[in-house]
Amino acid sequence: MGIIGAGMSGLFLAHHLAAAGIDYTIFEKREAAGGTWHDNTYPGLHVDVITRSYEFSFARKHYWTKRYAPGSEIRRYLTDFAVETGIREHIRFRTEVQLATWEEGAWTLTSPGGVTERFDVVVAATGFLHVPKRPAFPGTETFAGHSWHSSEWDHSVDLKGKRIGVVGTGSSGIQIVSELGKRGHHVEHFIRTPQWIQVKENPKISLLEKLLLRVPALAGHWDRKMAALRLETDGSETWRLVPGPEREEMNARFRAKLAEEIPDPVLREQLTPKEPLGCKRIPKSPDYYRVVQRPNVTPVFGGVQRIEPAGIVDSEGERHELDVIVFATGFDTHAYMRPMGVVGPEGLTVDKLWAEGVYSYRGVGLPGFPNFFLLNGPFAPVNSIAIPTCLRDEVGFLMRLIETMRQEGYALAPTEEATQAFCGTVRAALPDTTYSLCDNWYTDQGGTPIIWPFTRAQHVDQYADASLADFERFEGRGALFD
Ligand code: N01
Repeated sequence: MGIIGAGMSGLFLAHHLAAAGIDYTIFEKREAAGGTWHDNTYPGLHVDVITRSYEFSFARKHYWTKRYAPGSEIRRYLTDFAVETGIREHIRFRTEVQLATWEEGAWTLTSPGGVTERFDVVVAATGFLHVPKRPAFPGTETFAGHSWHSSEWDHSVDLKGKRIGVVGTGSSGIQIVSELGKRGHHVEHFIRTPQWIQVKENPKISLLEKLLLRVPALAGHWDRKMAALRLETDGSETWRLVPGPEREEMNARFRAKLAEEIPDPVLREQLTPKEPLGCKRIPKSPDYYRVVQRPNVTPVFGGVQRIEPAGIVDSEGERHELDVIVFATGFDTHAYMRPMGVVGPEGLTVDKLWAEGVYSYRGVGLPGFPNFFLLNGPFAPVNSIAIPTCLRDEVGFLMRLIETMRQEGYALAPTEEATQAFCGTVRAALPDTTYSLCDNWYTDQGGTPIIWPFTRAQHVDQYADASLADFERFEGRGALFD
């Protein structure tokens, strides 16, 4: 099997393939494993779900220092995992797959230099936060200082004494401003749309907790306590639903916290989002509100009008002289495996399939593309469920499909009808969710959210309920079918 990407998804899948005795090769464009946790190294990077729900349940570690681990620890975890499991031996680093083509019952993967290899099954474990979004601000190229996207931090630039502008108020921008502000740097934070921010402490994991987590029965107790805390503070189930008492209570809690943290009524009003709570992913920070009131940090409300050699001109025409600009402006979250080209039978391409907007069969399959699968594709619950949990459901389903293909001797692709039926059910539920109430990276070009609108239990059930009748058979070649 060919896997594209050695991030969390690719490693998770590889582990399960190895356990099933299936041979695989992972293609990784970077020089190390870790995916988004390899790319993002910005100051202040932390995971925003409880660390224990972010590690693989079959590969627990005890070196975590914080309830929400720093990015460096997650990066270490994923690279250690690849080495300790032997998966690393199967990874081709610095090898970006440019094209996948279905030819005579198998996939040909083409890498730079025209190198090709054949695989019976291909899984794009490419993630959805890997193509930086760089808005075309007029004059960007004229800036005389240093600038970079948040996921491409330039650590060779010494920030001491520099005037730093940070554009964007998503999770990346909030974490960066919090950290640079705490370090005492001169920071100007360009806020086009104020965000609801969850004030969440990030305590150290105590020695007692570490000991407790080594005892399975006690660890179970701790996990339940954390799950309850997560539900209470994240309200991740609440974001899915439009008005109701639970949302009212959550709104009141956020407003009260904002009032407590920002005593100045003018600043509080400026920082108060106009968009409904939860329609965008909620950044979490223990200290952003405190930091933004420090004398070394200035929030600048409104957009960026243009960039000049000396800095940024804001939407009011005011000039801000800067030495460094960080664009925390997000990602092209609809790229998925692209820019890689995918060409299925009869010349069908993924670009053509998705011309009207991205979609998939249950987040993993594409009609017309036999034995080509995605992890965390369109309609996956990446908004509301921790990634390892999403993967547990998706990879469990893929392993069942692979076993079926082995037994039946055919390559499989979801039918257009089954895919449309699935998408229809999901789309019908989306107007009732908070996600449909503002512009966000969850929505496609038609304004329809492309994420899972239901519960975790329903996510599990949809795979249990999936029928072989949803799949079209193709003649397959390769080890799986020999
Ligand atoms: O990106 P975003 P992100 N002019 O898309 C602004 C995950 N993540 O990298 O709201 C001015 O959320 C844009 O403004 P607006 C997490 O899933 C996880 O921060 O469009 N501003 C917005 O404020 C997250 O959701 C973690 O008005 C412009 C910001 O840029 C996802 O990654 C940490 C602009 C983009 O926010 C993406 O987060 C970090 C323009 N032309 C990220 N264009 C952890 O778990 C865009 N913006 C640790």
